[in-house]
Amino acid sequence: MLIRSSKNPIVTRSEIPSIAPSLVDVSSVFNPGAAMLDGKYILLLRVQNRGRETYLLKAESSNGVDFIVENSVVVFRGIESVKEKIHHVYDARVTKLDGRYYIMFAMDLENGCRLGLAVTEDFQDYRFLGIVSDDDNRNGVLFPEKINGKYVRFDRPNKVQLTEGPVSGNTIVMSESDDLLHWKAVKPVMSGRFHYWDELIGSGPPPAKTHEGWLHLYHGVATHFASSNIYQAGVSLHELSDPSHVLFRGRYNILEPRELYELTGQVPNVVFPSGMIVEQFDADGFALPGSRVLVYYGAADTVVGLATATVQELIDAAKV
Ligand code: BMA
Repeated sequence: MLIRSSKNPIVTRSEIPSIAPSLVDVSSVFNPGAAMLDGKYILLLRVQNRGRETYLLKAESSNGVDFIVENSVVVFRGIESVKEKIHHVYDARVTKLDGRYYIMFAMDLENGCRLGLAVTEDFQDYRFLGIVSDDDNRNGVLFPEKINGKYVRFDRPNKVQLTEGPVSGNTIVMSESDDLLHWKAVKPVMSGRFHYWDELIGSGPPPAKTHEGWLHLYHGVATHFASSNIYQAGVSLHELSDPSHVLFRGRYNILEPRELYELTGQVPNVVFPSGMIVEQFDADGFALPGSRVLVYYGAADTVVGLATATVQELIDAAKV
């Protein structure tokens, strides 16, 4: 259903500029956030060096496929105010809201993973706003507008301990905020379906508004195979006035590891959607059914892939 770009993988470690001493001959680049600024496609890439240290780098494109990676790392001004040791900042999700770009990301601290928030207007100067989850949490995605007077996000509390693996989660939760900094979990949205493709789940990119509901991509992990966890992408549709209400949820995944660059790498068998660009909206901010949707995803935690569909095709996939 999602069609892979013929240029996949569209970003690999060979495109990452050498920025000595930290980024020389890096190991991997994956799980990008995505946005459009002045007609340009922007990615915030997760780059890992040979120390398995994490950096965010910006890449820019005029066609959404051919990206040039900037020769400097993204710096969140003010993040030094966090007193705890920050091990990694990763998996940026970008939302355009009130004319600014908000970046929600995972922060690995000594006592677990938290959500962090930063803001930029131009993808040159980035300001850290704060840690925005109390408990262990990941995959925070901010909605592009207030709903019933509140800022809204989906997030994924980490409450499931994988055998010999990291703490993960199987329920996406809707949280609300008045100021973007203090968040309260209000309702569970959806949970993993044990025995099937999406046993553990987490949101992918921030949802997009359509006339049929909020279009939401997520990742699902099938854990019941002895040798590996398989990460796939799926789609659901949520009520516009209350996104915690699932209108439709696809029974089948819409993208699964099949190509060699998805099947092998740093973490085999992973497609992890994290960026989505809808190209056309109407004057009221609804995605046009015929608009192209570009879905950027990490493949095998090693490279970046691109797959496309139309808005209507994704909506239809949620209804199957
Ligand atoms: C998840 C996150 C992602 C990663 C994926 C596959 O739990 O850590 O960042 O891409 O696992 O390893």
